[in-house]
Amino acid sequence: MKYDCFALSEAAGSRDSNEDFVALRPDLGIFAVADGVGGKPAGDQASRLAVRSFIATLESECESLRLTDAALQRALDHANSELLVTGQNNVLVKGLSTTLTALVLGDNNQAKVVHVGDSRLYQYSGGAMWCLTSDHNLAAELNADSKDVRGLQRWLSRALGFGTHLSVDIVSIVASPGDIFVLSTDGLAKSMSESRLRDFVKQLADRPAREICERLMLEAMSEPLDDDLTISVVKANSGPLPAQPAKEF
Ligand SMILES: [Mn+2]
Repeated sequence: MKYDCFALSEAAGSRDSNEDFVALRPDLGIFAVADGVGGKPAGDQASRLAVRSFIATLESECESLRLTDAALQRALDHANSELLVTGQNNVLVKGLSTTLTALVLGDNNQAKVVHVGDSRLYQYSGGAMWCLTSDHNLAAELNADSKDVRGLQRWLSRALGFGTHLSVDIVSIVASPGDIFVLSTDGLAKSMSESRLRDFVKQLADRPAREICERLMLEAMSEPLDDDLTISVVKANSGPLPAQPAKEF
């Protein structure tokens, strides 16, 4: 399958570094976002290290293995131990941790969602849109949504780099030609409701990934960002597309 993909990442106004990291690998069918935790320099190093390590491990697998739960788990375990080791060996970046949400697309419409933390992955298909991930934060774990506990959203319950025991969601999905995937760090959910996001994508569904992504970012930035925001749009197409280069930032 060919993919049309694009991503944008904006740092929140007051900070001069962006702790989010995004990678687009249309050559491998792997698309990932990560939101580093803990301020700089730990946050931006954690997200970059985790995404690169995760992709490098999967890249070393043969194509048919890449979509197995075991291979995905191995790649995550490896990224997790790299964070732990790097964090232990450098006092400047002690406690490296990050969210990681990835879409891994394969042949025959098969795909996997890999997720830990509070970044999100949405799937748009045939006019409907749903979120494929659940937030791993204290508010969600406690099933709390009322105003008094909303502050708990800030606290991740699961992330890469939290410890040697890693609990990650790995889910199999069907990705049909024409489906649109939106990967984002938590800033998008803060600025746009799920129904607004769906209406937006629906309206732009026949536009290139780049245009959808740019319009979403503009919309999200109509209010000043209080957190780094990364948005990645992946369109699974059946038709021929010019080859798109790998990208990360
Ligand atoms: Mn964030």
